[in-house]
Amino acid sequence: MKLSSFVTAAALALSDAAFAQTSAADHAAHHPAGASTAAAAMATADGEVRKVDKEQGKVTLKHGPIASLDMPGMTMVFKVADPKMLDTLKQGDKVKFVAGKVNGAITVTAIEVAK
Ligand SMILES: [Cu+2]
Repeated sequence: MKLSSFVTAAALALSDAAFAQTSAADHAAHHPAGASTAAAAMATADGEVRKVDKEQGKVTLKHGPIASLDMPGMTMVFKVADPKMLDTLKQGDKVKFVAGKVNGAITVTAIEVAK
């Protein structure tokens, strides 16, 4: 009896995870323009470029809340996964981006200028 209730709980947890995945994908489907693979897998955040530092591979963003990182809106410096991502950015650009922890550092893994 004990084991079967454990299995049921595990199955419920799994279906919750599947549901969360589905709603994230549905949300991304509402924003098909330029939604990258990374953006589809994680929630995007809105931001504004304050500073681009290509040498250091960093960007300063004034950003809105980032639910996946449990972070309120603020202005902060992010590492970028690939310095090439900074080529299309300039100060004052409104952007949509995805950030996550990569080797312990909060890193922008996808970014695009918002239209
Ligand atoms: Cu922040």
